[in-house]
Parts: sequence; C-alpha cells; structure tokens
Amino acid sequence: MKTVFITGASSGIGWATAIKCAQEKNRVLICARRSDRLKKLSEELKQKYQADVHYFSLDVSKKSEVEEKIKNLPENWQEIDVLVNNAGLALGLESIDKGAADDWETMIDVNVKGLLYVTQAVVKGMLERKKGQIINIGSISGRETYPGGSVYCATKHAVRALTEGMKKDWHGTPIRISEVNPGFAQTEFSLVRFKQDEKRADSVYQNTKPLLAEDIADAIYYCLSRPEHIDIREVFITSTAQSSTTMIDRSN
Ligand code: NDP
Ligand code: 8X3
Repeated sequence: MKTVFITGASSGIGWATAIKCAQEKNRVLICARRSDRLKKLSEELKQKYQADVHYFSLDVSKKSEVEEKIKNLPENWQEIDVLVNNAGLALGLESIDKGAADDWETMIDVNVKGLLYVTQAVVKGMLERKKGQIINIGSISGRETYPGGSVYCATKHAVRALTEGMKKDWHGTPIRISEVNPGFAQTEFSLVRFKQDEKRADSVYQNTKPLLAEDIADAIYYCLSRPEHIDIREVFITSTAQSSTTMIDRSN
C-alpha cells in the first residue's frame, strides 16, 4: 500500500487516477482548487473502496500556499510515496500575435511553476526517506507544436526538460521519475481551453474515438506499480485515431 498524492484530482485524468489508486488499495491524497469536487470524490472513494483519503484545496501556482499546505498536512499524510504532477491546463487557441498574455501566464504558472513548487515541497521528504516516485503528466504537445498551441506546447516541452533534469538531479538516489505523455483525451480539458464554450469543446471529440481519462490512469498506475528497481522513464499514449497533434482520424 502506497500513499499517492495526485494534483488536479477534481476532474479528468487526476480524478480517474485517484479512483484507480483507491481501487488498488492505496492511500490517496488529492488536491485541486475546487474542494466541493474533491469532497464528492473523497466520499465516493471511501464508500466504494473503503479507501483512506485526504483532500485539500490547493492552487499549485501559488508558491507560499503550496509550501504551507504541504508542510502542514496531517501527521499521517506527511510521508508521500508517489507524487503525480497532473494539475494543468491550456487556455485559448490563438496565434501569438492574437493570444492573451494573461492566458500565457496562467499556463506557465500552473503547468511549469506549479509543478516545480509541488515537486520541491514533496521531494525533500522523499530524499530524506530515501524512497519515492514522481510521475509528471506531460503531453504529445511536449514533443510537437501546432498552430495556436505554442505556449501550451512550450509548457509541456518544459515538463519534458524538467522530467529529464529531475532524473539527473537525483541520480544515485532511489527516487524514480516518470513522464506520462497522453495524446488528446476526453476530459474537461477543451472546456477549460475554450472557456466553457461547450459546443466548441464537444467538437474536439466528435466523429472520432479519443482516449478516456481511465486509459491514462491505467498508464500512470502501471508506472507506480512496478518493482522498485524499475523506473518507467516515459509512456507515450495516444488513441488509435491520432497520429500527431493535428492528425486525428474523424471518418467514424
Ligand atoms: P481537466 O481540465 O479535466 O483537469 C485538470 C485538473 O487540473 C483539474 O482537476 C483542475 O482542478 C486542475 N488544475 C487546474 N489549474 C489548477 C491549479 N492552479 N491548481 C491546482 N489544480 C489545478 O483536464 P485533464 O484531466 O485532461 O488534464 C490533466 C493533465 O493532463 C494536464 O496537465 C493536461 O495538460 C494533461 N493532458 C491532457 C490531455 C487531454 O487531451 N485531456 C492530453 C495530454 C495531457 P481545479 O480547476 O479544481 O483547480
Ligand atoms: C493536450 C493534447 O494535442 O490537445 O495536451 O494539445 S492537445
């Protein structure tokens, strides 16, 4: 049984990962900004799987909040075995000349700086205990770019560089570092990107078969359930219908 800390668990991939970990009898620590959603998930995990769960609201982009809330976790939640850095988002789909600087800042603050703040707050204990695993959620967008997606893609390219760097930073320690890179998956991702425009968000998933959040949760769980001498460095997973960020078969 492991204590798995999942950021961005109020929806999508984070939510599905919390369920998978609870199903497999792990202790689950979850955060996001929307605590009403976390409360609902926590109750579901307790009822259905008799899981040991703790949730707290957290905006990962706020450095002092991250440090304070992680430092002040209840005593029995201090020892985190696995950190899943999942919280993240895309905002807008405009070219750089038309894009909103506020959107760029939020994406960079959450996807890059937030991941760094949470990692720093958690890894210190892992290094002291000489045990731990960090799974960063990157993206196909960390390997490619597409029109209107430059800033989001830049944040996911950064996640790729940070994952590689973390492995080297903690070389010679037992800390394991994985990166799970999904292609397009049906979650609230597009609803957030298109600022609650449901019609536009739905069109992303029409006439095709995207990945589901559960598919990615399975890949994350695969990484965290390997024996300690195995470090799954990277998983790159797309739906069969996707061959690149812009090549999605919609002939269904
Ligand atoms: P969702 O929008 O469904 O979930 C995103 C989660 O991130 C929510 O729980 C949200 O919670 C949380 N989040 C956003 N901002 C913050 C913040 N400032 N502080 C804390 N939590 C935050 O999208 P996905 O599940 O699809 O996205 C999860 C990860 O997967 C992201 O990193 C995304 O980039 C990546 N990804 C997604 C793909 C896709 O096609 N869906 C493909 C490749 C990668 P709340 O709003 O309550 O704070
Ligand atoms: C999300 C994948 O291609 O929709 O990371 O930007 S994509």
